[in-house]
Amino acid sequence: MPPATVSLDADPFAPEVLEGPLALQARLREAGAAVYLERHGVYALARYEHVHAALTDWQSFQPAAGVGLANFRHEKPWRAPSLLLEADPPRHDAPRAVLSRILGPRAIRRLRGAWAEDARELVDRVVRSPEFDAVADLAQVFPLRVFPDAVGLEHEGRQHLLPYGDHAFNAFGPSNALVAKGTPHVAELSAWVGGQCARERLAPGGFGAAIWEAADRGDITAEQAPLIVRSLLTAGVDTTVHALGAVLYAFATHPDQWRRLREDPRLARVAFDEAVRWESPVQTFFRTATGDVEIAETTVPDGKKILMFLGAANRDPRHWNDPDAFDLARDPSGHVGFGMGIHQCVGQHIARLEAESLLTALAERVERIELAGTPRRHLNNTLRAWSSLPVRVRTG
Ligand code: HEM
Ligand code: OVM
Repeated sequence: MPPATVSLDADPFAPEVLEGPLALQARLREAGAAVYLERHGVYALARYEHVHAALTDWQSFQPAAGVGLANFRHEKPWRAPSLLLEADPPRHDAPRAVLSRILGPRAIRRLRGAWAEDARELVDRVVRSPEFDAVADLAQVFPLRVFPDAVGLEHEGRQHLLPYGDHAFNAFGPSNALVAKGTPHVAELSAWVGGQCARERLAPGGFGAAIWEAADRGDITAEQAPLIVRSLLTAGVDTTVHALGAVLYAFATHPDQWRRLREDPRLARVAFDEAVRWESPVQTFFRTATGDVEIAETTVPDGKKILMFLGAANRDPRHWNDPDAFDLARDPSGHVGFGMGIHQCVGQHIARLEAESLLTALAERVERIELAGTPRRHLNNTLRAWSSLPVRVRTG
């Protein structure tokens, strides 16, 4: 079946690989431009050049057949496909234009002052104790404090947000134990999320209400509006929690870089993008070949799934100098941690503003941050995440 030059029997979604994916990523980059993964019958791309090329060629590498392993040409998706992530032009165009405007840098400037204040308040309270868990006490608390309010969600049921997103990201992978763990809760979680997307549940002034106003103007239809709100609730919480976990872990293990940030807090934004490059909280996404697609010496047959390793591309030594170093002096732009091309993360300005708020507040109060125990990974088929990050801080 596979005419690929190289073929491997490794499973990128096995628990021990999710625990430490760097070795397999290096192996995939070395093995060739496109590597056939026998376990799943898919082609893997792990070099920067080819991941970037696939991300920017949506005509050949199609998202609309699903950006997970499931092929929507043959398999029924676990939920109605996203109008953003799992749609090709022209269907993608209007939802994308609406969200880009609502989540754009100009539109979210109004949140800046309040989020900075919220971050200061949170940090002041948390650092009263010299030891705490940077995931439970900061990386989870901060996004859950500011983002649902910005969307305009009611308070009741917000505890469903993280588990729903966690399952959605697991569902991009094969139906392994991680998916099975979430399946019994899907009905309840989906019912709650679906309910929150209705116009009357969304507070005036929030992103959710703004999506419905776009429907009133006719930019999108009233049928599209709830699914676009659903995209925010699916993609907007776990991603930022784990990206904040990544940057906090990076600083707790790189005291020299923390000193740099303290000296110049304007580095907060570049530090965050460097952490998104270095840890790649979203590790992988799939595409589907439309027609026989050439990747270097390999022909991927029509309808085959292609697994893009964003994390591997972000550490490809063919593209990055000293890729394994977390270094604020580097220019991380061009990393594919937010994707690239027409589906590039529409929420990236929100994520950066959250990170800037939290890191600036921390840099004001914290002289030193270091690990105070063994960090623990949270396993997910798509996300690279920490469940626990014990730290010790010295304030001053
Ligand atoms: C798309 C990562 C935060 C909403 C994407 C993609 C990536 C990504 C890699 C591209 C997927 C693809 O090409 O198949 C991240 C990371 C985040 C983050 C690492 C945090 C650091 C957010 C936030 C929101 C959001 C805060 C919502 C406010 C979306 C949506 C899409 C998307 C709706 C689909 C866009 C489209 O298909 O046009 N994200 N994301 N993301 N992201 Fe994010
Ligand atoms: C969506 C979406 C977008 C990006 C990531 C994602 C679960 C979902 O539009 O629902 O992951």
